[in-house]
Amino acid sequence: MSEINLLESVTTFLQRSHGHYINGASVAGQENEIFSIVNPASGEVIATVNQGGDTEVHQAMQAASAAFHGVWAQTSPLERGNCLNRLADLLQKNSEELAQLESVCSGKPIQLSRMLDVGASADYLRYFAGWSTKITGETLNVSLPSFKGEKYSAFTRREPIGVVVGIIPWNFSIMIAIWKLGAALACGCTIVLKPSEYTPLTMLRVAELAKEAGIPDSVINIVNGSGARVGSSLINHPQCAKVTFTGSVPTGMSVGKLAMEQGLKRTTLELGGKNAAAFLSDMTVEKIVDGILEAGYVYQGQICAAAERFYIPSVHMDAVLALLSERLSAMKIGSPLDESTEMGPLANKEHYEKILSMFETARQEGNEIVHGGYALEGAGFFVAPTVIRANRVEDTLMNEETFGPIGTFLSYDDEEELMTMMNATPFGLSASLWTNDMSKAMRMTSRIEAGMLWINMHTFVDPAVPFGGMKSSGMGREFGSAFIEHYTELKSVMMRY
Ligand code: TXE
Repeated sequence: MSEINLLESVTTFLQRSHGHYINGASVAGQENEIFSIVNPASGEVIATVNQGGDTEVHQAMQAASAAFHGVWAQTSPLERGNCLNRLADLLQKNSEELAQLESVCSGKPIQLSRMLDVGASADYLRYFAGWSTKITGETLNVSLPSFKGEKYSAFTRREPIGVVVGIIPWNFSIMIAIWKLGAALACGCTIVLKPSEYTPLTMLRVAELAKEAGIPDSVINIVNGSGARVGSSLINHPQCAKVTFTGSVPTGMSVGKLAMEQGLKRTTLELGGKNAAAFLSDMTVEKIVDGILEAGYVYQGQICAAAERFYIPSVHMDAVLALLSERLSAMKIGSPLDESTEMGPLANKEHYEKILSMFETARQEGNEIVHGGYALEGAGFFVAPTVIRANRVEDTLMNEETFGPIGTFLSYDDEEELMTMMNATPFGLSASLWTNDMSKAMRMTSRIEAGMLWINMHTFVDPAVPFGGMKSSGMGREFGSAFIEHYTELKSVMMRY
């Protein structure tokens, strides 16, 4: 094992006393209530963070509201875009430091942290920067009759919604926060972010870079703490106009409910699910296995869009499971700081325990564990990548999100039956269909209930392509031009002349 050396800036940053970031400065928070940040590769505490409370929530919301009505409202759309571009430059300039911080806090292999949490985040910022000058309304024809020769005209305006509260999960602590921040700032909103209590550090560093990029103080604020306490308190705050949340389905539902109860606050919910990947019989066994590895096992399966249910033609099933097991056995599992690592630990202890209990459930229900299904020895929260052959559509592992490196497999013979099985879930975030028969793929496209459908690919999201879930997997869409309607209010203006 050869680990990269941590930069001095990373070790110094970890040793600092951490709290929150409000009005362009670090704020200590409740020093008597501290939570620990654990490196999931070693199980060791690497930093501590002071819990936030009502005081920090109120300070951050007041600051964001003042900036929304003041400095940010007076900033031209062009300059808003320039701010986002300058932040993108600084993410790239400090790329290694941010990637290392992300990897030690989340267990993400360093190459992925570099590529996604930093590289892709800069790309997303530049995409949103381009939109800042292109958010417009329409001129409309009025249909009223004219009695005395009077005329009418009407137009619409897209107005920023106000202070946005962004609640962020632990799997992409920078990239998902940047999705919310870029969208909000491009539309003229200001934001208060609450990172996950497992990964609260990276955005504190990004907030410092935002100041260096010339983004005015208070446009971006960060309050750290638990979801139940800080998350709810932010949503309850009178200055909160909108909540944008990424995370689990049950938490998303309670966040949405609270936002509705608190005066119909606007919400975007990007939740999990139980995404399906279906391979048609024209695919070779090798291509199927390549597809499964791409769809289900990147970053230990801890990606909301990753596939967890795999449907394989019966004729290929045994060969696919055998080759997949062989490929997973050869996968390099180890330190996230080793550049050749393909799979690191699970991101935190609670999640690790949940995955171990999922293995147990599969055994109790009589599923065949074809590969893996156990914790790896040694320190840290490592498990073996796992392949499970289910018996029935109703099996728990075919229905409940594991969010781990577990693929559960069912065979099929009939493509009509396949469509029914793919849609037999309350969720609908993503799905993929793998075939060389494009005519068949196009016919199946309209029948698959998922907000994001990939053909011959899986898990790639792109700033230009709207992303979000159908059914219980969410509300609203991020990216493309679709995000604009979720961060602005539509105002109609009618005139008589
Ligand atoms: O997620 P939560 P957790 C899944 C994954 C994981 C499980 C639990 O299966 O094992 O969820 O992880 C904040 N009001 N996903 O507990 O609860 C919380 O502090 C306001 C899937 O980390 O969804 C964090 O910032 N906020 C997922 C954020 O919500 C609340 C990614 C997400 O937490 C809150 C991560 C409340 N009452 C985990 N309770 C995906 N699909 O992307 C919690 N939070």
